[in-house]
Amino acid sequence: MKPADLSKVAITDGYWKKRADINRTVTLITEYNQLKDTGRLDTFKQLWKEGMPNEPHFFWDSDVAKWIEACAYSLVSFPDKKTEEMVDAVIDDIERAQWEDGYLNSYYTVKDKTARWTNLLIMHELYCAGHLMEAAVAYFQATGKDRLLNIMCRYADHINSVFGPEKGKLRGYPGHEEIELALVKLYNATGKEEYLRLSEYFVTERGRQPSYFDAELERTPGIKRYNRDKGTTMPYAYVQAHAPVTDQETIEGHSVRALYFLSGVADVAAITGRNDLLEACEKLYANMTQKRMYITGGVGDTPDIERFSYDYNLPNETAYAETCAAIASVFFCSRMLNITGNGKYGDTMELALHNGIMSGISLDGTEFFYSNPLAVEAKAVLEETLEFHSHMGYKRRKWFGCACCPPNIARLLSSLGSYFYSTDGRDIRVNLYGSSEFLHEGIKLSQTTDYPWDETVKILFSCETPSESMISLRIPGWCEKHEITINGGACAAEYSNGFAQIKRIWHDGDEITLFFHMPVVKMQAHPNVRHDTGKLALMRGPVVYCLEEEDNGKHLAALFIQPADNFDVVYDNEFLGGCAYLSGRAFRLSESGYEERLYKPFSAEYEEAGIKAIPYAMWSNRNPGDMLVWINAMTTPE
Ligand code: FUB
Ligand code: ZN
Repeated sequence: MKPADLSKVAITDGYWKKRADINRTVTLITEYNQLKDTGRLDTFKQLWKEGMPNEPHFFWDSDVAKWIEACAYSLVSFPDKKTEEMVDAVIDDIERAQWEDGYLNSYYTVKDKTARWTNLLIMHELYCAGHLMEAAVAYFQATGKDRLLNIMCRYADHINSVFGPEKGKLRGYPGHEEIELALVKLYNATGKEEYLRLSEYFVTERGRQPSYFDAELERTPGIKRYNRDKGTTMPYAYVQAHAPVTDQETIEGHSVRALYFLSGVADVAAITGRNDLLEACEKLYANMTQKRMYITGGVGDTPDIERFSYDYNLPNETAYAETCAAIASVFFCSRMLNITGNGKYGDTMELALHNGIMSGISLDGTEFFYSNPLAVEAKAVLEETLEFHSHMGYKRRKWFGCACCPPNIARLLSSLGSYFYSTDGRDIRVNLYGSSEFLHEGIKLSQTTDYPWDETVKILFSCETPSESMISLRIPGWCEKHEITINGGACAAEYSNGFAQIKRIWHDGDEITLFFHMPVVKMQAHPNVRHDTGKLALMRGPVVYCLEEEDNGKHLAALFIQPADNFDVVYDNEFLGGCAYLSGRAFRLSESGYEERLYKPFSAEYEEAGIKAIPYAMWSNRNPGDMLVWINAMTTPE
């Protein structure tokens, strides 16, 4: 199926409307100011000289590109002259920074004109190109203006003349994937077959032997590699180049890279019909979701090179779970959902959206998490580590030295509508729930719901003439019991791949009512996840809950919950932007009997305590402090 055309979807109310509105009215301008103040925008003006402040970084272009893309999606539904003028002014500078032969990279232009294309493993030229291509396509589709699109086609033509399997070209591929999926977008926008072929080349060349990265190091000894002291490079699995994707058994390496890559692989598979590539995507998705993903949908468990490490290694306090990686998972899963029609991809997408992504941005839209741990002891975090990557942060930051996440979340939030629905001819699939309207071939679907807080979703069907089509509704994997009625009566749905499919002649005013039973569920991790053994996490629907110091005091690890205990679900429109929190009881290990000792003979004694759990995505929006997702379970073995 095809993703919904963004111009045909409006997010009309509820949770997502609040978040998307703040993104449009606050985040976009906040990020513009950061891009300006940190020198990112000015780098394209090529005025920077050695010794000046704001020394350019080799992937700054991507931050600017993602912001342009975010503005473009926003302009689709909310035309705004001022935003367009700001973007056009940036495009003026980008245009001036393009070389005669089409090459375009502000870092190499101002830092070293002689070194381009010499260090693909590290230097991100193809990654930045990919982001600029995505921005160009989005801006063209939003405004009809093709200047950036033409700039990027010239650049793509240049790249196509430099890379490829043909004699005389470099047989290289990027050290950070992204261009694969971007070239497919450029192909879709322009119809130029060579962009699709180049993408397929990048996808299938990766990981072949002899390694291009070895050859590049031999050709230019001394180029920057991560492990410079030893003169060696990172293992190529870091960049998914240890084997061709079709031979990879597990999802490896840097998590954002891996998931951007798989998004591109899925795109190429979908268009070319290559089953080997699709099977690789399915296999690596299975490994990720069954063995390497946090309950929040976050991925990339290890701060050291921001990577997937090994099966069942999911530490909570040191979780990296970069916001960008959860976003990349949405990119990948939405593609797989459209290609295969399997609702499990929708489940993973929804999980990441409601948890590991939205934790990445403050409720007021001005501050961001880069990494998203599942447990925090605020005192253990050194202030100085907060300044840059803040991989153990407990306070969101206004910006980062490495600022990939803020504009990434902005572009996702301003394009959210396109993930809600998919189409195939007259058939429509509802992938995500949230108040919204979707126009398609003379049909209008209007969703009204307070999901994820409320269990009911109503979908009103409007059309001028009765219309036969299939409406498919995703029945989330977390949902054990649901009901569907049409106009208040029984509904004959067929179930397939996680969707309830209703095929009939629809009349104006027909209304589907979905009721998803949403009890509070105590989740348990696979016993091999040593970090979570003996613990439970609270979930309700797609929302993961956590405890915060603000509500529950310090030393959250001393709390135990009885799995059989019930929790009250309390919806509070004033609390944390309006959400449902959970209220119940726990048992706190008593501190008595220790006197002045750190240790004493074992005798677990507890004191009952009331606790309040809030949606994980909303933590650290009040007084930042300790936080915990996996809570001790008070069980007695049978
Ligand atoms: O390297 C470019 C981006 O910066 C990556 O995708 C993020 O993980 C961050 O390292
Ligand atoms: Zn990021």
